[in-house]
Amino acid sequence: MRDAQITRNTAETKITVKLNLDEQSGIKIATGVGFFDHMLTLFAKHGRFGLEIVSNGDLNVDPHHTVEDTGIVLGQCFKEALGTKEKIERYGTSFVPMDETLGRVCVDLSGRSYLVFKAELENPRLGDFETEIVEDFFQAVAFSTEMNLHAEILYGRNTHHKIESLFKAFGRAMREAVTINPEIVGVNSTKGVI
Ligand SMILES: [Mn+2]
Repeated sequence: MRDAQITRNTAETKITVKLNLDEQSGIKIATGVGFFDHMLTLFAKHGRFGLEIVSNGDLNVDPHHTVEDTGIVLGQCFKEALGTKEKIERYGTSFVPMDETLGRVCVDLSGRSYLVFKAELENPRLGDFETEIVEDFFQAVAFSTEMNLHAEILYGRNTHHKIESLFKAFGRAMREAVTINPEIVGVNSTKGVI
């Protein structure tokens, strides 16, 4: 079973994430930030992951620490659940349209951390969620998973649609990348390690 449960407590946030790569064991997301809960729920549904998240952060400051630290712990769970990465596809690509918007996410579970993020999010705020922290979330999750993550909005107008297309595409790309392919011998790298 490829799963992980990690709790991370700091002075700013207390976060527990439970992730299952192989069973859709339920999706329960409670970060205290409504728009972020909506995005993480979409990510898990379209990635076909079991995912439970409880984040208690300093929302009296703003949602920044909560969103960023949730990304860190989610990435730690992916890294732990993937283990040796034997027989996984390693790469994943997904285009997701949402009405007028088209988003694309490409991932490589390479063991090296990198983020390329290209999206113009004109509306600075959706509810109590500051849209600039979408990039910080992807940065956090890419670095703690130790993955290469490219997220781009190719075109679109509505900021909610743009962010939603990225989270759905991220879920679908991760599903492809974590998929076990019995034809792959060992790990999918000529180096022998990822
Ligand atoms: Mn929506």
